Amino acid sequence: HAADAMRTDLMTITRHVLNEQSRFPEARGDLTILLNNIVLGCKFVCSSVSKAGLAKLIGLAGETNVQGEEQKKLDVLSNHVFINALVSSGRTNVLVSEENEEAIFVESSKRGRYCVVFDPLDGSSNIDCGVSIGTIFGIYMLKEGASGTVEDVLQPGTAMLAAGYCMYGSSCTLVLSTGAGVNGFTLDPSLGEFILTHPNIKIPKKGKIYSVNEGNAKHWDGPTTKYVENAKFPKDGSSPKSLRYIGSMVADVHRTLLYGGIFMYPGDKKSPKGKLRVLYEVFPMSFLVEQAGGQSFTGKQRALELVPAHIHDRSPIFLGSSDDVEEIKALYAAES
Ligand code: AHM
Ligand code: MG
Repeated sequence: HAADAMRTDLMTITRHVLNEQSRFPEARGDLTILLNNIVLGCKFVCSSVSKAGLAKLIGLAGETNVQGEEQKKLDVLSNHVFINALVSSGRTNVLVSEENEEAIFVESSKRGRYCVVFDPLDGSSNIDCGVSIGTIFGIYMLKEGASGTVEDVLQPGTAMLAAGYCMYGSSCTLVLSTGAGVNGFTLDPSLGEFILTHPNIKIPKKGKIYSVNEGNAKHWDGPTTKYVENAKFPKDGSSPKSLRYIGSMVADVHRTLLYGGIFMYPGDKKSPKGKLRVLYEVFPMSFLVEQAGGQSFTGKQRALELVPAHIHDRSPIFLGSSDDVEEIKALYAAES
């Protein structure tokens, strides 16, 4: 009976990744093991985030624990959890975290073939008020013969093998691509498992939403200004677009993937490179958006073709529905 099959045949994220990996017999389950450790990190952060408000109310945050240490801030705690999960997987080599100035080189006894770039808890301005925040990650594989240096992660986004994010919102949602489309999984708290709830996500070709910090409009360049002007006062007789901006990249991109539209963090006169980081914000999100059938643009080029010179480099970013990104590309082309 079909309805019974639905209820009993749960597609967990592990099972899904194992299935996908059958495309690459040489992967030997290493990527599955690595992703399982990332998933563990996400579950831990999810549980900490959901307890954070409560801990504050009952006076836990800021108190010292039995060892006399101060309770760690959520972003610092998340970073430690992810680093430990990644290192202990035995599958990683070079790690880059938004929270660490320098790249981390895994000790030789625990080294593997994968490099992981990540932002353990993005959306810092939303942490203390309980608004959605998230973890973003991208995975590279060491090239044949590479020894594991910072050069191994200073690679274009096109070289990424997999990317994803986990959103800690009204539910905990993990969106992943290993290069064959995009799938979304929702944490079932009673099982402690991520279950496939959004198979084969495709971003709508054109959207009705634009998402940008308009408080920066004073400093914007011509194309960004024109794009937003068009969104509000369309000249072709179409309806104006809606504005949605959460200020958490994970939540803003998640909505863009599901509902369509454009998310932008442009460069401006004050910050020519914008705010968002190439390796662990721009690349993973651009990878997912392209895998879902959308586009991602820096104002000059396809975002995934950037080659970062430093691990914390920034870039302007426009990503989302194909038609909407096409429009901003045309505005930049007309300007140059
Ligand atoms: P963070 O690393 O301090 O959390 O900053 C990254 C966040 C993104 O999640 C979000 O897209 C952007 O900053 C919002 O920036 P702004 O507050 O300037 O609009
Ligand atoms: Mg960040």
